[in-house]
Amino acid sequence: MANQQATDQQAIEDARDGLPISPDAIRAYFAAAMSEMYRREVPLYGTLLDIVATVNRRTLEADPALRERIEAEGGIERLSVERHGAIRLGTAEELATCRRLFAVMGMEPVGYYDLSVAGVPVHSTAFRPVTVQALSRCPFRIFTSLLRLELIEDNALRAEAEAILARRRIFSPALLDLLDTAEAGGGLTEAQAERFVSEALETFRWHPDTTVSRETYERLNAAHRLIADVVCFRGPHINHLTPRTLDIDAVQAEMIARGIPAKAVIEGPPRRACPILLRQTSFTALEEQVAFQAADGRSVPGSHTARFGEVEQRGVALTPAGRALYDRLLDEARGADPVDYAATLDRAFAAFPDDLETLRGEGLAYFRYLGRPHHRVPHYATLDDLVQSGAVTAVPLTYEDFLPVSAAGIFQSNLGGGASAHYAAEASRSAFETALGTSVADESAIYAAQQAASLRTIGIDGPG
Ligand code: OOG
Ligand code: NI
Repeated sequence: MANQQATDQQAIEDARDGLPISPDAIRAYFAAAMSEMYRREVPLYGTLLDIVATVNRRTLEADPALRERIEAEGGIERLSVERHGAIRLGTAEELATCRRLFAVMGMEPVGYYDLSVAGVPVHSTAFRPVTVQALSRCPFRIFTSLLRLELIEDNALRAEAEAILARRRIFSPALLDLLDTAEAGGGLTEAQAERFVSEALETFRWHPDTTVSRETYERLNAAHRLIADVVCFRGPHINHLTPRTLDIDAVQAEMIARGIPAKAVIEGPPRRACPILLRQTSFTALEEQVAFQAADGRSVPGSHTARFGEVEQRGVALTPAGRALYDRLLDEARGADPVDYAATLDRAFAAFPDDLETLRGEGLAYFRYLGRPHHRVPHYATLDDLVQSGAVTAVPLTYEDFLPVSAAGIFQSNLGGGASAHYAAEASRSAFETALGTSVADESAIYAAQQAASLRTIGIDGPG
């Protein structure tokens, strides 16, 4: 009864503060709270943020054209809070609930990434905002992986892992109630959103107490380190939060100068005059103290490495033709003798045009077209005429997604040696979508639609 009264009182208070706030506002608040939490938990993350802030300021000072582009997508304010994070889930139900949770914050599943080809037993999507406006408010993304237990060959071990996962509850009852509320009422009020974010932080924070014995942990760890990381803990701890830099080579050099254990190779394309897609590097951050369960109800100390640091540089989004060329050149470089991988990569990518007009003219990259108000142009002018005359500016669309080969490299670098397994499995997009409860959006369709919409605003019904 007292409980009912408390609930009613809460409902009255919530109603008093009114209307639902926007999903963008909840996402921005969540992103800031996650960053605060991670900074407290992983001090090197704070150091990385300082390095990135300095590098970004210097890069913008030296490059007015870049400054203009960054202004167009939300400016230094957006850039300085821009992050992506990553979590790894254990069950279909956890994934389906995460979809609901991220939907409250305006984040939708985009893309399917199969990591099993790279020896990592997961498949993934990225929850992110999809409209230009939402991206400019707060582009927070979460790379979300689902463990593929079907890839464990040992039947007994697989059954054991399934049973352990089936027992855990990673969402608090209050969070689940708020999800129902948001779905039924078209959103959350400010007070509800605050509660929602603090309950969500509980799901993604680090829990040092494992749910298993040391012996179970070790058996799962031997099957694959990632399996232990997902199965043995009370929740899907956020395993990194990544700031966006405008010069990843400068950040990498500074990390090395400071003795931060950076990954040897930057993933993705090489350095270019016109950055394309996504370049990423990471560093191992922490060996965590954990507590294993012991039969007598006490705990046994041990350690586990899960959380790390990462930095990214984003370039222009590529069309399917551009992406096919990227994939081919990357393959070529990776297949070659890796004595000097950086030089090999540079050589391979000499075949990729490196100026915006050629990328545009050859249909390799996506752009947003902005009309200049005082330019009058004849109605028969082509898009190229308009761009060349200066009546229309073509602004490259930033790549907002991830790259499977790069993601595999990031996973590997933080799982330590011996983490690569060979799986005969195929990608299983439909199984992933069944678990998710919906299909994932096609990233290129999103960029193509943004490009087409910008063309319509200047009066061109382009093919998009
Ligand atoms: C995710 C690794 C992939 C990225 O940015 O591509 C990744 C993980 O380790 O859970 O973070
Ligand atoms: Ni990442």
